Amino acid sequence: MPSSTSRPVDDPARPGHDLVVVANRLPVDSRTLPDGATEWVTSPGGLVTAMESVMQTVDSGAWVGWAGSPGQEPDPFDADGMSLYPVRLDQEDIERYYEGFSNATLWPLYHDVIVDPEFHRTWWDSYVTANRRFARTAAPVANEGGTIWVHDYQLQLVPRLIREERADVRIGFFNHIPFPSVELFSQLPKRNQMLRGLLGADLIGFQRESDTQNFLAAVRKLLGYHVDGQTISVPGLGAAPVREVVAQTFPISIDSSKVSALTEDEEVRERAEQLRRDLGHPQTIVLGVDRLDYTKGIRHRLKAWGELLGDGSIDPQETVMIQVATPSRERVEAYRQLRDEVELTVGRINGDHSSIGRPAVSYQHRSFDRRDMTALFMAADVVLVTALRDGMNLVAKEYVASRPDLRGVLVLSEFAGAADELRAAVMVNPHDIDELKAAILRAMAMPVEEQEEAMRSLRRQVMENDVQAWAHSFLQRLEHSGASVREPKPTVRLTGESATDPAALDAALDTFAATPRILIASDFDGVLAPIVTDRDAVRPDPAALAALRDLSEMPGVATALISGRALDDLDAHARMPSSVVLVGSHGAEVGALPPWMQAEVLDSAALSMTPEKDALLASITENLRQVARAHPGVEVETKPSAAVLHTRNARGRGGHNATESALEYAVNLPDVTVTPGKEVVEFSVVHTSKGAAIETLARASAADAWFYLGDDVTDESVFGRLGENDVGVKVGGGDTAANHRIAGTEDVAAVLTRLADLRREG
Ligand code: ADQ
Repeated sequence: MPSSTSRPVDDPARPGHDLVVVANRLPVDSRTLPDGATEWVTSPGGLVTAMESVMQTVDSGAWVGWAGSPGQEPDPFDADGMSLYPVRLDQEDIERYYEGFSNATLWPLYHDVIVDPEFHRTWWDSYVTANRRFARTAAPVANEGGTIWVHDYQLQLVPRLIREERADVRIGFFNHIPFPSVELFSQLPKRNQMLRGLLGADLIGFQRESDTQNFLAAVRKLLGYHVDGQTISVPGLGAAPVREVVAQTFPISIDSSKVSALTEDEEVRERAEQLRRDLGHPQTIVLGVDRLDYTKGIRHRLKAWGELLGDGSIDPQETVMIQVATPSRERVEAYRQLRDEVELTVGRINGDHSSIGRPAVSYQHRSFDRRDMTALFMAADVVLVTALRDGMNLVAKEYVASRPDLRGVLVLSEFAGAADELRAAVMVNPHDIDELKAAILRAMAMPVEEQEEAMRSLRRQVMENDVQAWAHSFLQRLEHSGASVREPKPTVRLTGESATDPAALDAALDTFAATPRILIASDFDGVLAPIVTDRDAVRPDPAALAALRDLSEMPGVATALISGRALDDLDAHARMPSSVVLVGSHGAEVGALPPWMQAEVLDSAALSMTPEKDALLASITENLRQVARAHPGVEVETKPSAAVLHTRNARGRGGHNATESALEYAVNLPDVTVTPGKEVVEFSVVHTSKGAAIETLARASAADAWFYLGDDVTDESVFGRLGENDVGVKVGGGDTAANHRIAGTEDVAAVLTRLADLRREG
């Protein structure tokens, strides 16, 4: 981009823009000249290469990004028909947000942990602050109803931050690098904040289908949101609408015809020929072009090359390798190490195999302009793309676009996104050095007809699917997904009696979440899991469990499940981490407590069986078994301090009759607590209730207020104890003392997730 076209934007009342691109870097970098003046030069990297040509086709476009130098940002200015809005990054932001969290945490994690990601909380804080700054610069720049397109892993929180300020704009996000599997992504501290940040967008684009699927799996598993195909329902509560967010695959490309046209340029052709002459007319030129990055597999390539020279498979008198390695992230330790290793290896190979005037590896640690780059591609008989992991890899496509003569062979790693499209390349697993060596030899020896056939197929792909087509399909999809904000889906539905509206529940949750010390507890069957005929086949909702798990890890929050099930049984089905307290048998059995809870408060309420109680329980159990034998389908469950009659599977009036008989018998029993529930009656020889349990837990956790979700009559003992600051939510129909109600288990996850969000944000 020529520097001379820039001029300051000095009109504060200037109109906004229809399309605003937000990326970490502006397409130009500022450089201060010796005389103090500022010079602008094109900034490096795949994103700028791709988006620059797209922006030149847009009438009212703006680009928000960092200008490449620390300190005070320059004023906004126009260049090449685009308005540029610089964002300030000072030295500490560069170290923590950019070199730290972006390039030493996210980059390695998203690239299959080729090097170990580092996690530091100060880096995260700086990532949040910097993302805020980008969002604050971008939000006011877009026209009413305009489009904001956010790019790449450095800015994953920006979509949500903009959404909070601008409900009217369409927001797209494109991830240029891979999105890792959920197992890897789960390592990321703040992973849920990252997902929520992205979900502020209407459309989230990825390079490969596997990236899209990984993202959807993460949203499903970690946030528990409903995913239908590519569409995610991002829940809100109360008056907030449910937003539909689409995740889709859009493989990026290059300005193919522009690159191809450069090959017609006489001067570029001459440069390509000069290159071959300068290298002493080798028979074969093999080329690698990469940012000097450990993801690009440069070490593997050099190893294979060194071995091929060493074992005599390649004659250094006839063959030259050119390795262009653009300087990159030179202050990040892993990159410094990589540079040392690469340069050491190149030195060794050249020491062993070069002759005067004929290097075995011509190593270029610098930038080339587009014309020189095209000349290099035109001169190369083989191009090696051996990335260990790469979002797309534009170099592969640039090589293909530079070969209208249909000559040349592309060796392509199956771990580069381009491998999904460029099927006619020589595919390779770069981790397998033997396979890589064989692929290089095969490429060097490929007959001309075979080269032409492969290149024709590759060119069809690259020339038809250029970067303009990519941008067009993304923006069109975004335009259609912009209408995705719907009226509240019945995330929280009301069913009548004593119900409050969702807004009231939302407000109650808001206040509750802001209370310093809270206890959040829930029944299990009929709340976290739908009621099923076979009690052992119960399947809790993973989203609800995930939200509860999230809550259990937050400071000032105690969490518990309080169930009629025996403790072991509850434990086996809920599979909660130890941070969630399990209470079984309606409060008679209490599981392990987190160390910070006051165990002594609970001790007095814990299960205390005596020989008399044992005998009483045995006789109750025997009686219930007799009742069950008389009524097919009726079952008896035994617990440490109770026996339970289950009538859910009884036929006809069998359940009713069995319950009648059991209750009639119980009337005459001393010291037995009879608790009828949904198609179940419990006979307990210990005097407890869920209500007593919640009180005890609230005391043990020193909670200022508690929250409880329950569906059964047994939960009414909890709701009956609601204090002024407590929140009770009845799940489903029926009389209740609870102060709020939701329709059924399908809404529970939304409530718990909302609570987790509110608490986290608070
Ligand atoms: P990068 O990791 O930067 O991009 P890549 O896709 O190969 O990787 O793009 C590099 C670009 O820089 C190419 O256009 C290349 O020609 C150019 N380049 C490389 N070395 C150069 C040099 N010495 N001089 C001049 N130009 C040079 C990220 C992701 C990729 C994804 C792109 C686009 O990591 O996977 O393909 O974004 O989405």
